[in-house]
Amino acid sequence: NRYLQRSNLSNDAESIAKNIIHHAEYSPFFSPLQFELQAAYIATAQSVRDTLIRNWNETYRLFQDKNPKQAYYLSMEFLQGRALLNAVGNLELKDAYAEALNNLGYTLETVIEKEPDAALGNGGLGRLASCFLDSLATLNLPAWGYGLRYRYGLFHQKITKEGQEEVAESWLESGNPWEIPRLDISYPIKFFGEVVEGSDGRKQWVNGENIRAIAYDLPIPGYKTKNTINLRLWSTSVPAESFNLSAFNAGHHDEANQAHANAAKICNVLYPGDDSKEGKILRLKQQYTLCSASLQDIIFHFKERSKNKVNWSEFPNKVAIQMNDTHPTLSVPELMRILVDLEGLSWEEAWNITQKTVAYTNHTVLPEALERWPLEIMKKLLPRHVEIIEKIDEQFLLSIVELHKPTGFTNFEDTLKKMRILENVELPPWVTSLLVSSSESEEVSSSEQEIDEDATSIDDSPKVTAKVTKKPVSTAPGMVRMANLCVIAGHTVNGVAAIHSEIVKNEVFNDFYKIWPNKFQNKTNGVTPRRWLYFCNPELSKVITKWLGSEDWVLRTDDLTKLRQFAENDELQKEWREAKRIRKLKLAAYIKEKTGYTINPDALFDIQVKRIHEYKRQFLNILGIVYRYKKMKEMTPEERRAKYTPRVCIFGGKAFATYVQAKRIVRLITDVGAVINNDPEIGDLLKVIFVPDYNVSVAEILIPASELSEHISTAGMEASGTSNMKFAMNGCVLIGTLDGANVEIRECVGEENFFLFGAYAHEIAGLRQERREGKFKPDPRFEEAKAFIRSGAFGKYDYTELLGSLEGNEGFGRGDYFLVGKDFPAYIECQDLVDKAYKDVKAWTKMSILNTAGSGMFSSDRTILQYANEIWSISPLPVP
Ligand code: DL6
Repeated sequence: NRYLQRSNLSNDAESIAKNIIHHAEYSPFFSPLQFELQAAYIATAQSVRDTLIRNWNETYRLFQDKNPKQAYYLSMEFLQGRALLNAVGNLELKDAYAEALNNLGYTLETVIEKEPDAALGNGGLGRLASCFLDSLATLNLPAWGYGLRYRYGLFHQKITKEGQEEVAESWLESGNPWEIPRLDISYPIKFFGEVVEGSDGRKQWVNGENIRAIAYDLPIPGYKTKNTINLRLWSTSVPAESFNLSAFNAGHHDEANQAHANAAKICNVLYPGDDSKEGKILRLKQQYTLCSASLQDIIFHFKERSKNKVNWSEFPNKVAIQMNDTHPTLSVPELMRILVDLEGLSWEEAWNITQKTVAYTNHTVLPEALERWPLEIMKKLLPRHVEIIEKIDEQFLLSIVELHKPTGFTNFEDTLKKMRILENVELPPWVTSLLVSSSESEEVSSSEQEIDEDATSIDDSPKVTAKVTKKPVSTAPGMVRMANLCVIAGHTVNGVAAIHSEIVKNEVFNDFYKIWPNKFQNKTNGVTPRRWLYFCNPELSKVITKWLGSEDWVLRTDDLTKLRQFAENDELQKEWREAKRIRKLKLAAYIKEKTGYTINPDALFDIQVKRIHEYKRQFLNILGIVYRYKKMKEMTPEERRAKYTPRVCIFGGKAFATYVQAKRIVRLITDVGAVINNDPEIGDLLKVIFVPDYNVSVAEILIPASELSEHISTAGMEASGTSNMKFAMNGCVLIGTLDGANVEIRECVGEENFFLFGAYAHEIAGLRQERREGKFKPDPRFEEAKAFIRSGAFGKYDYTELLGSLEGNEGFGRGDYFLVGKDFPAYIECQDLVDKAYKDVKAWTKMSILNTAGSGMFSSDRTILQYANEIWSISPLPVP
């Protein structure tokens, strides 16, 4: 303790400057003789890390001592972005660090710029996980995150004349001063091999490929609290003895290094292409590594905190595991394997514990994104897990049969097949016999069935003494439906916005909802107001603080509603516009630097940033722009100025490397931009910008400068969206469909402050049906926009395939599945209303203020409190 007290760090600028210099000299990543910008960044980060580590240790010690129930958030993605500004902001050391760096000849702003984004995510799901960590720490909740430490993240996006080009993301190349390699913490991970029965009757998984998962820790500070939680990322390797020295010396260098290369590639990239069998194996290896290493670690902590008195029935009172989408589904069979095979619990005990421990968040209703893995591949890679999954499947069938006994089994087969975990796998004979009895003229009634209810194992399945007729065997390959496993195993299933949770209950998992209505919840997403308003938009934050009289809103975002009373106040309006303009100028400079285009800071900044996907309909946006441009060209300059408001239409987002149609959309946007931006007749009345390599730090520049943002997905397809929340917080008006969290945002900010258009979710199926029947008549303006592209107005690239997706009557990815043509007229008419509204400066500023004022409910603090109380049952434990 004496030494601990001595290690207290001083927070004044002078001591901080000394600490920075100390690190530059004694923990150098670079030559200690030079203190260049890069060295200044690393030394500053190391200095901040000292404080983080102190708080992180104290938090860890407290959790160890008090042994509260703790939540563990398992996610394949954490889109952390940069750490420096967030850390000094949360520690309330921003001014001190700024002064210290000034004394050393730098500014905090330029030093911050040297940090690469920790881009360990793809989009909203990963960023949500990172916002959650911030809120968990801020609310002093006992929780940890678990993920993978990808060497190259997703990819770095280059925009060339050909559209998007993917390059490996080099975020770790200059070292990562924020992470703490925990070479003392590693766990064995096995793949392939066989299952044998041990002398004690327990199953043993033997032989196969053996690697190790090694922990890298990232301290996550809360805002205005000492609580600093942990994000533990796993990296993969093999011990030195796996290096085949004799092969190496014999000149077989690749062979010598094979085991290491095989292990290392697991953590190379996020979402490696999985069209090939090898790709699928690699993804499953990633998922299993995350689940197995995290569970071994969680169990290690559970045992350690139980102080040699392990009582397994206490496990769910100490551990809550949240599966962020289906990627960590293997946690279920892995927990079962550990409990049954390694710890010797009975199946029933283990299943009871597992069910009380795990919960599942669904983030998508897109059928292709609900993971299904080929059974054959899984059997080879994870043979014991498949046995466990098969048994869970069979037990589930048994429980459903039990439930249905009173009503009989008529028309039951399809329901069973849809609900079970295994797809295209024959139903067990005891189930088939039941089905025969119901569908074939009640030859044997269900009451006559003799089911041995005590028999639970697969080999021992309940025997039914009824006539069995063999059904034709399906030739489709057997699959494991991960989402069904999650729903069956999880004690809670939640959607991420009100409308999405309704779709989850009433459509995607309706059969499950009917039997377990209490399992289903809604947890509308949220975003951290620290990163997404307070730190990234200091000018607007200052105005808010001035008018609210305190900074309390950063923790109590509901206070933002108090801005409503001043929404028409001239003085606030003026300050509001000035604050927004500063951010618009910064964005204009950024765009100039990154794209070479000059934009008018007084134009309306209209932004759509998100993953490029057909359902998100960047295509609708760019088609609207094409139409606008065509109309402008047909007008005199006076007519043009009278009708249109000067606009800068900004896009950003990555198209998945193998998603060809999405990449064509990127190409179209850049082609359209190249023509419009160089058209002297149009000047600054319209500009189209594609900001390359959209990531968290780019979002932090774009969102504060936004005035209109586009959330225009086909209704019912966007689970929630989270950028919509960030935009609203920053005083941006939204144009959007009634989809995802847009619905709640519109309610909170007021209908009149949201530009709504488009078909409703409940109409979509009918509209697709109409289309299939050939009844849809496209609007002539839509035809005109497409024809303009076809005419070659935007270059020679052949857009037939892309435009073709809007034609025909049927098919996913064809026949305008995403209803761009249907919503097009409403969209462009709504955009005309935007033009008119923007011309009225006062009315627009009022809308902007009311968006911020109504955004309080979208803080991730609110979301996390709901998870803590309603799913995890964890309570705050603040470090004194
Ligand atoms: O819940 C976070 C985020 C939602 O805001 C988005 O609406 C949703 O698309 C995203 N889901 C995913 C899952 N995979 N897919 N597709 O990224 O989650």
